Amino acid sequence: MRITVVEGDITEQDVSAIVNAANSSLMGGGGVDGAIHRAAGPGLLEHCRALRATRWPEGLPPGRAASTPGARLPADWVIHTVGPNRHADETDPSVLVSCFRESLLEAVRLGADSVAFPAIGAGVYGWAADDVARAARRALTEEPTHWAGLVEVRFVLFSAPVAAAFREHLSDLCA
Ligand code: AR6
Repeated sequence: MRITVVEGDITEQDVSAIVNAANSSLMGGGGVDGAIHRAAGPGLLEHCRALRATRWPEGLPPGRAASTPGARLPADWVIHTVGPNRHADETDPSVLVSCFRESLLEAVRLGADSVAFPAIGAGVYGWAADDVARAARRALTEEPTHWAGLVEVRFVLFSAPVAAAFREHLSDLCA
């Protein structure tokens, strides 16, 4: 499995699945969530409403992941996950690790061969890029045997400093 770090816009990635840093409502928001919903079009919100109507009537809890089709995105799937919100005293980094782990497991379950991640939690939810990169690393290295079928895990970071933090923490794992 190849692990890559790039600076860019996750909505433009030509991968099987992209991960969305959503909130529990799954009804959209700002940041990368807003960008993904804008690029995907209203079909994505309909898919999210269906998730709320079926599997997650109370909303998606922090640390969990759930997928929908990608609507108009280049990616086939969107895997929605909810980071812990530091501003709401959700300060346990293991929940952030769980976001990455559960999203990777969902990608495998979908049969995705490539998945792109943003820096979950590093915006509105107030985590330092270093903490997010460390969480991604822990998820990738704790249970490597689970990622069968995944050819590429790509971290797509929106700014140079966040990309630098991911390179620092993941460079020895990168192709
Ligand atoms: N591509 C890649 N990364 C992006 C993009 C993009 N198009 N746009 C922003 N980022 P955030 P969170 C980066 O705030 O901290 C939403 O309102 C951004 O620069 O999107 O988990 C949700 O609905 C940052 O590094 O997610 C929730 O309410 C990273 O994505 C809440 O924000 C994550 O920032 C979730 O907050």
